[in-house]
Amino acid sequence: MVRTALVFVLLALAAATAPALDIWNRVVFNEIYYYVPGVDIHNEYIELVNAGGTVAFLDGAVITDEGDDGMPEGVFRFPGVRGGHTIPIQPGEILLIAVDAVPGEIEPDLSNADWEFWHPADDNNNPDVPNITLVSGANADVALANVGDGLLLATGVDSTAAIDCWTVVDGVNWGAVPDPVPIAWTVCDDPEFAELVPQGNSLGRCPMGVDNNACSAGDWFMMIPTPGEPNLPSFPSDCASPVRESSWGVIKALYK
Ligand SMILES: [Ca+2]
Ligand SMILES: [Ca+2]
Ligand SMILES: [Ca+2]
Ligand SMILES: [Ca+2]
Repeated sequence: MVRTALVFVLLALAAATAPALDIWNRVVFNEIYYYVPGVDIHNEYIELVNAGGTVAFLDGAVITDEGDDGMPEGVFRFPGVRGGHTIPIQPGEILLIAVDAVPGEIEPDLSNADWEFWHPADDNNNPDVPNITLVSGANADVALANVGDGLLLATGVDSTAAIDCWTVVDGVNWGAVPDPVPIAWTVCDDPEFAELVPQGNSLGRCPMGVDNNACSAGDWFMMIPTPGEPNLPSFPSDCASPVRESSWGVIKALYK
């Protein structure tokens, strides 16, 4: 009896002290720039942020671009396998994931993105930026529809459409897509969607990383695009926390 109790104590201590290694730690979508002026698709990007207090690892995780029917149009996978420790995301770290990590002449410049989505049969490939590669579905690269679309982040235990809800970590939908998106509903427990933002603006969590398990207004607000940087609300009063002072220079720069 004493020995059994001791085992439980030791197990409890091990659980309490073991490093948390899983993306369930609170890695969430942070910003979605889906409606880009000019050449749209190649310049879209998303961000993930680790809103938890410990390092998490994205090995083998998947991101899906959903269709209007709730089925992923494409499932894109980080390298490695779930449980691996090669792709860390530190507490507070923002990962910039470009649809295409294209250099320069068109804004935003995503050539320094941390990752890019890559479709082996139909895509640009910046060799200096690692790829999140298509593993199932879709005959083209990620394309985020301006009239409404959705994204899921999942562990990668399941990587074929439709992604098993139990593997989903986070989801976001925007716009009144024609059909319900049942997978995301299950994830978010929220039948509404984030409102559409005007061209040239992005959707972002506000405050950054805060996840109320809502796909819509509870979490997502209109942002001035800040690829790879902390989010910058278009209307600072939307946010519960004050906007950083340094943000003002960015706002002014937009109107100079
Ligand atoms: Ca778009
Ligand atoms: Ca791409
Ligand atoms: Ca690449
Ligand atoms: Ca940002």
